[in-house]
Order: sequence, then C-alpha cells, then structure tokens
Amino acid sequence: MFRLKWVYHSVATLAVVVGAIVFAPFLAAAQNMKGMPGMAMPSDPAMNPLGVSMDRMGSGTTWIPDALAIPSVQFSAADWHLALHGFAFGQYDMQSGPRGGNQAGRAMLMATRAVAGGRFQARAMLSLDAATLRDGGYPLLLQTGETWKGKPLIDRQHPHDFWMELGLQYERELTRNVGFSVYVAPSGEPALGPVAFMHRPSAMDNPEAGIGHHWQDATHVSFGVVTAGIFSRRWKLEGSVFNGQEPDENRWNFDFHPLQSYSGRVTFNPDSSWSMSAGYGFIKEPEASDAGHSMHRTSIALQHSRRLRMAGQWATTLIWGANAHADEEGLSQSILAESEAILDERNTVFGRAEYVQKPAEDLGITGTALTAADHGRFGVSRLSLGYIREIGTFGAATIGLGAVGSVNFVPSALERTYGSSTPTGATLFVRLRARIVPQHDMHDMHNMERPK
Ligand SMILES: [Cu+2]
Repeated sequence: MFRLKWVYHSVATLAVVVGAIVFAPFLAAAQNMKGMPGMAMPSDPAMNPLGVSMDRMGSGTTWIPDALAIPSVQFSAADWHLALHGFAFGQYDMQSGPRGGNQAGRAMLMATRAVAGGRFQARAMLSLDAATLRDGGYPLLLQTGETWKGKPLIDRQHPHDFWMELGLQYERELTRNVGFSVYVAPSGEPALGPVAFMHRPSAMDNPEAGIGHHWQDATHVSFGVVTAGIFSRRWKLEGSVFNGQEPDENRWNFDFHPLQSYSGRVTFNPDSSWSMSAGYGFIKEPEASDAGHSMHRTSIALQHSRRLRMAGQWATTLIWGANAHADEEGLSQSILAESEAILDERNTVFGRAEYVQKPAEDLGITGTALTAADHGRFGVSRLSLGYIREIGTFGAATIGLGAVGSVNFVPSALERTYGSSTPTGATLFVRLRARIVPQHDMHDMHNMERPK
C-alpha cells in the first residue's frame, strides 16, 4: 500500500526566521552597488597564496575545482573581503510506506583579509535546522545516523547544529612553490572525507542529504578541530586532530570533548576542472549511545566542474566511503554519484545515485529478517532526480521552485518493513540563494576592478 505520511510545518515561522537571517544580507546587497554576486577577487597577492583563490574553498579546508564557485554575495569593508553564501529551503516532504518535512536555511559568512603576508579567514556557518525541523529531522527513507530522544534516528536526516562551522584559517606562502595552512575551529570540519554535501556545486541546490552521509562527510560538524597542512598550487596534504563524537540532541550548544580522533587527507587539483581527494581517519567513539566503539573511515572523492554557456554550469561528484568498526567484520561501504547542471538562468536539474551497506542495527531491523543480512548488513540503494525553475529574483538572490523524486531499492527481507521493495519519496521546495552572474558580466567586472 502506498500511504503518504505528511509532515506539516509552520511555513510562517520558517519564512520569518529564514527571512531574517538569509534575506537581510541580500537586501543589504541590493542597496549596495559593491555587493554584486561573484564580484572580482581582491588583487593583493597575499590574498591568493601560490595562486590559490578563495573560490577554491569548499567546506572546512576542502578544495573544489576552480572552474566554479559556490554562489555568493561579496562586499569589502575596510581591509576585509566579505563573502556571504546563503541557501534557504522551505520544503514539504513525503515518503511512502509505513515508515514514511521541512528544512530551513543556512548562511555562511566568510571574512578574509591579508595578515602578515598571508590570507587570514574567519568563517561562520549557521544552520536553522534546529529551529524548524521536528521529530529529530526531516523524513528521508534509509537515512541513519545520530539520535533523537535517546534512540538512533532511522529514515530521518538529523538536523544540523546551529553552529555548523565557526573557525579561523591562515594560509601563507613558505617558498615559491610551497605554502602552509592552519585551521582552528571550535566547530568545524577535520581533513577527512569529501566536501560536505551542502558545499558541493554538484549538490548545493539539492535539499536532501545523501544516505551515505555517515560513511562519507558526516564529520563536517565536529566540536573541536585543529588542522595543519602544506600545499602547492595543485596539491594539499593535511592532518587533523579533532573531537570525533557526533553532536548531541541539543543543536544550539557546543559539544566539546577531548581531541582524540585524527585524520589525514591528500587533495589534488590537476587543472581548473578537476579535484580529487583521498583520506583516512580514526574516529574515537563517534556515537554517544555506543561508548567504547571507535571507527576507521576511508574515502576517495572525485569532482568535476565546468561552466556552460551564459550563466550555466555543470558539476559532478563521485565518492567512495567506507567505515570499519573494530568489533565488526570487514568494511561497510558506500558509493555516491551526483550531478547538478544549471542549464541557464531559469532551469536547473540534479540527481544522485547511491549504494550503501547499512548495518541491520542502524536500520532498526530485528527478528527473522536479520538472517538475510550479509555480515549483519543490508545493501540499499537510492536514486533521486530533481528540477528547479527560477521564478524570480530578489536583489542579488534568485528564488526557485523545485521538486525531487526518489526511488529506493531494498532487499526482499526489508520489504515488509518498508511496505515495498521500491519505496518512493518526493519533496517539493522553494529555494533561495545568490544569483550566478553570467561569465561575460564577470569579465566586465574584472575589467572595471583592475587598474590598467
Ligand atoms: Cu551533516
């Protein structure tokens, strides 16, 4: 039987809260002629150590290909260069079956300036998930990870903490070819895994998290991170010590614990279209409900980006991520392929395909169905496709109406639990973010900025 379980939410609350935090800066930008999206970067060489521009920054200390940047509104104030990334989603979520929302926005402010011959950046990324999500998160079939009311979340995506990122980064040239970087964050992302999904140009307009989140990029909110790295124009080698314990259910505070987890990652950007990274981490007792159980995580990611004609762009990411628990046999693996194409100023299409080997325990499976599990795990897949139509602009922002449909594939042993071997889901949403400026306009702006 196909039964829709609607989760209602106060759209008014969402509009007011998200509006206050995300709209206000866009409105300010609209008043300010300097606040244009995608404005030229500052020309001080210290601001681009070894030619690595700010546009290459993903989440935490990750890199994305140079060809595309996350859309932003940029200002300058005194010696600071300010960039604001804002994404607001209002969503209505339906998932099928007996197990069958809404989401808020996030805003990121990056303030950068030259300090002592290098680039200093303060970053704050705030998430309003906690204010607008109910019952431990938004419905997402097959999603697992973190807890709600002391119980593991199943078929739900957990809300992100308000302080998604609060960190400082300093990068400076050491020689003509090598530079060093230091990142310190009370809340931030260690050098582990790919760029977090919300910062990937291949997923930025997709309101849904991947079901392999806790196999790939879930450490992006870690309360206590110190990362040091060396880099050249094309590669970066980093190591982190961090607190690997997942955030608790109180999404408004900082959950500090000793920095007993560690990770290392190598990233390579061979040219402007590609970025690849591989990393490994030891995560000390990630789940509070599972004390004494630590984990090893390995991941490889490949990103490709290119500009299309006019304001179009196309980004694709492939990720392999695996977890190994000391007390479990073998690896549990995950694979993700996702792509987003902004075809022109009006139309965006995106999609994601995933396969994850999930422990039966994570999915809450007990009883006879367990005998069908391979090493206690079930291989599950999810395919989703989405489309966004931009319906208007607001200052430097664009507003789009979108929909995502998904089909999940579960083994026959889980058919009774999910009501089908192919349970489905759909999400309707409104999305607001900074507009992308067509390339020819960017060139005009660069020409205006640069002294002849
Ligand atoms: Cu997350």
